[in-house]
Amino acid sequence: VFDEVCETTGVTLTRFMNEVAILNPEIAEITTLFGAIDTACKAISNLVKRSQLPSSETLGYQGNVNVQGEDQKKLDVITNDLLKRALRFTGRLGILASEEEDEPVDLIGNAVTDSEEIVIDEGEKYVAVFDPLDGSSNVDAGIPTGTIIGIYEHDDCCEIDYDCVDEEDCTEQEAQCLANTLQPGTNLVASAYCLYSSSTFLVLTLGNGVYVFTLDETIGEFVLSKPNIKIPEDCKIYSFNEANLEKWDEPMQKVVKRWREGTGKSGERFSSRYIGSMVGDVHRTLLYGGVFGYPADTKNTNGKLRLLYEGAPMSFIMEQAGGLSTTGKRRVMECVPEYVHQRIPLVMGSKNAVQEVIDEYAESD
Ligand code: AHM
Ligand code: MG
Repeated sequence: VFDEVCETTGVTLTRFMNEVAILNPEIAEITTLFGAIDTACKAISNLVKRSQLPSSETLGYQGNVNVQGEDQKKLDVITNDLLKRALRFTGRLGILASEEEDEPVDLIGNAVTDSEEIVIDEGEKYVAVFDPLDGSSNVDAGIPTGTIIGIYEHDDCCEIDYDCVDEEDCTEQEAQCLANTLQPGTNLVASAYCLYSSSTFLVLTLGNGVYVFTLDETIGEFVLSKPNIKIPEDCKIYSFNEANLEKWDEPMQKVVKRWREGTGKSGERFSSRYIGSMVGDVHRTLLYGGVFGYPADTKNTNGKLRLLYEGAPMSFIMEQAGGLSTTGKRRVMECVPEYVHQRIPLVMGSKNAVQEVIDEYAESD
């Protein structure tokens, strides 16, 4: 972990990354990936903005259903390809897993459990996991959406867990590649999200604090607007799909009811804010303080959000900003995914309020 980064607001993301690379040569290669992320997020921002024009080729549905049974929008597919292509040409990425890919793939597009010929060249030392356009069902109504990205190191010694594949059908290399996409959040070396809203924001961590960049459209660059942000420790906003409350676990229901009434730890009567777009809801939570979550309910027993490319990268950012992220019973960052699209119950945000949830779960045990 490095300790020197540029804190001067107004510097571009490119310059910020150049300085990180000079001061911390051991992580210089990651900064190359951020060059690709920078470009891809600007391109996605433009696509989202133009997507509702009658002439737009990105309107509507692709006609495919992804492996999770969701209708893919044209925008889901296009933004997935865009990110893949951007990352491919960095020469630093070996495999990736995406909400919009049934299985992890190498950069030529071979599914890792489906090919004897996975190509991972020398120097391709990173693994990327991403949700290219989270909240895409909101796009038609002009509601914010976002891109979420996590970066792991490719580890040749990554322990192979044959539980997640069929040993008979799988070469060692295939299993190895799959195992590399199933690392816990604690192994993340970088995380970022991009929020497409009234402004386009790119928020990132390299494990040393959280940095907010805002896209300055007049020069086409992300510029550092908020260095090293910290989430307020106390809060009075919660952000859940409250229509599910009656179906949540008992401890979760209890705490949220207290917050409504002003009888929780802080004594504050909470307000409710929920966009239904994780990136937007988490961004507000980071800046204003609050608690965002998608708890387990009787219908969705593991909640709705995916551990690998939604839960873990956003938890890394939340913790780096001084917040907490829990399933209620465990730290989200320590959960090891068993399969790529695994879901996880999730509550994250201001320290004292999230701790109240953790304590309530502990008491109910
Ligand atoms: P998606 O990945 O299919 O877009 O779904 C994830 C989104 C999150 O952005 C948001 O927090 C959640 O789904 C909202 O779900 P709900 O509509 O059930 O409240
Ligand atoms: Mg998503």
